[in-house]
Amino acid sequence: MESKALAKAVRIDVVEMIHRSHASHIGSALSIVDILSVLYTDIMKYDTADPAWEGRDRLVLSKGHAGSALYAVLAEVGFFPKSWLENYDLNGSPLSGHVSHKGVPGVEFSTGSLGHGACVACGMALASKLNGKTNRTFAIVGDGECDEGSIWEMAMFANHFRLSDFTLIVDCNGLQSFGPCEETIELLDLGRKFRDFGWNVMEVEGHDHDALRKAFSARPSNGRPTCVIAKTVKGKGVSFMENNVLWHYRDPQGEEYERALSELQGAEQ
Ligand SMILES: Cc1ncc(C[n+]2csc(CCOP(=O)(O)OP(=O)(O)O)c2C)c(N)n1
Repeated sequence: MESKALAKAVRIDVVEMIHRSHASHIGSALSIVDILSVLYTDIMKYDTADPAWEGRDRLVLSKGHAGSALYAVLAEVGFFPKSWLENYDLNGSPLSGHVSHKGVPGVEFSTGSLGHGACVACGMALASKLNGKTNRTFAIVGDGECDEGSIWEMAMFANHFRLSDFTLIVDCNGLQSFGPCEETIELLDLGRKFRDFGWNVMEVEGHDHDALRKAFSARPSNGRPTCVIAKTVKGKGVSFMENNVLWHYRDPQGEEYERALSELQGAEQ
C-alpha cells in the first residue's frame, strides 16, 4: 500500500477503535499516523510472515498511549487480521490501550510509562551494533515525553556509543495531556539540545510524506545517532480535534463520531 493510502485507512481505523472502546488519546494517535505510515511503507525492513526475523528493523513506540495508531498500521500491513482492531482496549483483547507486545505480532516492546521505550530502543540499537548487525532501530517519543530525565540520559548514551543506526523521532505537536508543552516545562530549542548532545538533527513537517521519507532515508556518515524532529498537529485530520487538548482524553461519540468519520473518508489521499 502507498503511504498516503495507508495513512487515510489508519486514521479511519483509529477513530472507529477509540469510538468503540471509549478509549483516550485520539489526538496523540492521529498526530503520528503519517510518521508511522511512511516508516512502514517505504523505510523499514520487516516480514509480516516472520515478525521475529533477525534482520528486521525495530520500532518502539515510546509514547505508548498512542497505541491505537501502531496497532492499526500493523493490521493494515498484515501482521495480524484487521478484525482484531474491533476489540481494541476491550476486555480480553491482546490490543490493550497502551501498547503491548504480548501476543501482538509486530510490536517490539510494551510501552506507556513515558521516557522508558526510547531507552529500551537505544539498548536494542546497541545490541545490534555489538552483534555486527546493520538493521535500523527507531523510537517515537512525544515532545511532552522529553520532560523525562531518562530521555537525556539515553541521548548521551546513544551518542557516546555512536549508535548511527538509531533514529529517534520526536512527535513535536506542542501539546501534552492538559496543555501546551511550553507551559508545563519549557523545552526551548529541542533541535539545538540534541545537536549539543552530539546527534544529527533534522527538522521536518511531520505530515509531509515526501519530507518524512527524505529525513528517514538520510544516513549521515559521521557515526552519530539521528534525531528527526517532526512538527506535527495533535488530532491531525479531524478539524475539531486539531490542536485541541480536549482530545487527549475525550472519545468521539454521536454527532462528533459521524463528523470525524465523514471528514476522514472525504479527505484526499
Ligand atoms: C512516566 C509517565 N508519566 C505520566 C504519564 C501520563 N501521560 C500520558 S500521555 C501524557 C502526555 C504526553 O505528552 P506528549 O509526549 O507530548 O504526547 P502527545 O499526547 O502530545 O502526543 C502524560 C503525561 C505517563 N504515561 N507516564
